Amino acid sequence: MVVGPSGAGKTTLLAALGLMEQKHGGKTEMVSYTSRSIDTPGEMLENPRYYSVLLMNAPKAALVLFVSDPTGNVRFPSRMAQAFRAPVLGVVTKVDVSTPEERERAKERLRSAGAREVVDCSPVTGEGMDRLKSSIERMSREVFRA
Ligand SMILES: Nc1nc2c(ncn2[C@@H]2O[C@H](COP(=O)(O)OP(=O)(O)OP(=O)(O)O)[C@@H](O)[C@H]2O)c(=O)[nH]1
Ligand SMILES: [Mg+2]
Repeated sequence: MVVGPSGAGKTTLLAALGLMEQKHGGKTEMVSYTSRSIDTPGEMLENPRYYSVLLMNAPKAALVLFVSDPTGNVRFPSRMAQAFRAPVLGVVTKVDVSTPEERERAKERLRSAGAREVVDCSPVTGEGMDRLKSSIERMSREVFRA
């Protein structure tokens, strides 16, 4: 399951991981399920009245990705990860178009949201995608062993 602000790159990331088809230029309008992923619209993080909808859709998720855009300033609520049963992996996207300082700030936002690990990548250039995949595999395995 992916959670993060509008335009952070959640759908792009799921598409690059082969977990979802990306409709061209489309923003995500509602929670969308495939057999292997749950995509959510950015508004559900940006507007607290939707937090309950995120949590309602989370129980089936083996892993939650908090996706942060280093070129933006949207914060996740402090310790939000604790509200999820599944482990939370923080992902900083858009490494191809951001500065190291911006990425460091994005990582800090993810850590204060309670992400257990934080990785950075760009689904557009492919940078960091192998590292992301191994973190996803390792953290989802932990869930099934538990
Ligand atoms: N350069 C660059 N662009 C990216 C990257 N990831 C996503 N984008 C672009 O950012 C825009 C928004 O990406 P989406 O995947 O639709 O964002 P989203 O988080 O699903 O947004 P909502 O569905 O509105 O919540 C698109 O134009 C993507 O092509 C990246 O790593 N690098
Ligand atoms: Mg989307």
